[in-house]
Amino acid sequence: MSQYRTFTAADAVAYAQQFGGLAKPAALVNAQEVGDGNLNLVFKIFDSEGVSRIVVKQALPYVRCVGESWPLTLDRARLEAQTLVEHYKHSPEHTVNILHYDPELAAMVMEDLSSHRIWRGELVSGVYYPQAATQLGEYLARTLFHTSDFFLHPHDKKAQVARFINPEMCEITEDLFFNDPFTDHERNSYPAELAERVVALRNDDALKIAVASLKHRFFSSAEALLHGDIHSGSIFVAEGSLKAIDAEFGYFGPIGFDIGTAIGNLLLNYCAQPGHFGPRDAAAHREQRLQDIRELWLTFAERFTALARTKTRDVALGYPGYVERFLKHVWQDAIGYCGTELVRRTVGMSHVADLDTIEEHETRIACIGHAIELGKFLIVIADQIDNVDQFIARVRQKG
Ligand code: SR1
Ligand code: MG
Repeated sequence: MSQYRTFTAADAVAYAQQFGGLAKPAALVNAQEVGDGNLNLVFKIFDSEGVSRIVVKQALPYVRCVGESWPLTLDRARLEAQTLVEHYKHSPEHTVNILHYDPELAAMVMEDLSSHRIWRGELVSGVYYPQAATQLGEYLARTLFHTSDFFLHPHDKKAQVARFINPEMCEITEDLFFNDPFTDHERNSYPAELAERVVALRNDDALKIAVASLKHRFFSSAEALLHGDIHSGSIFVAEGSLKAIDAEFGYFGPIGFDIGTAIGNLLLNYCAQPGHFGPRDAAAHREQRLQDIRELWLTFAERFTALARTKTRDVALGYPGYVERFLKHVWQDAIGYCGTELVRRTVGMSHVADLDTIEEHETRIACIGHAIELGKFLIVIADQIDNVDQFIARVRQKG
């Protein structure tokens, strides 16, 4: 019988004392539940001095932001912990350290990152971390290369694909990214003023075929172990440091999905700028986001290529010129998935603070409208954009 029970703060303290690996576990005395995501409980565990020392995270058997009417697998805690453990092996500087996990309790203990802040909040406040985009590119290159067919033995790769089968979490993405925004679905949520543009998405054949193709690859392209939800709310930053967290959507999928999600969230912030700052600062922050995107992609591509040249184990995949061809395909996928992130975060169920916190109504509508149009545009023209400088030029072209 399952031992699962939902943790109270006292349970979380006891769990951290037992599994946190601290020299003096009795020093841990209380817990505060700080989860602000859509899915889980997150407890910070404090010592008697009031210092946060460790974090306990537990999956609930339902979607937290909706309630018990939307049940959700507890196995996501195992998948999250195992994805982060795997990514930590390849990129320890940029992955949160999981100290312990327990599939029965759907719980894990992880390092405390109180010295860091969630990147989305910092982007919304206009706080710039000049190294973050490079570090994110590095994280993506290292984790995705070392879990791909370039590096893994074919038997090991297939065993890993099986270990990371994640049907229920993938179904959320399949629905929220590729179905809901392009149909009249009750989960959708968008300002009434934009209804006409939203209806236009449902009637755009070229758009829907491009989205079908992206969804098809999300279903079937087991290229590498993805984070699966690498938006700016799944990333902690501090000066000179970046750490990925929250990998419960991890599975073997198309590499372009992780890259596109990351770029998409930088673009959502780009679109939101006029809602948070006056024209001069908004323009400067927009320029930073475009340079972040450039830096992210170039770092990813350069590092992935360098790893492929020195560490590819497969004879055919190691053939000179092949990695460049593969990255071309990853890039075009990334643009398409980036477009779907823009559309689903504005039309679909799950929105972002970048846009939601814009106080002035008219400006908020204009920024959301901009993100929808930009997302749609990128999905449709993805295969006409050959490199990141062309991408930036196209983004500027759309305002
Ligand atoms: C029902 S979960 C909604 C969204 O929250 C997560 O962070 C993922 O982005 C998911 O799509
Ligand atoms: Mg999350």
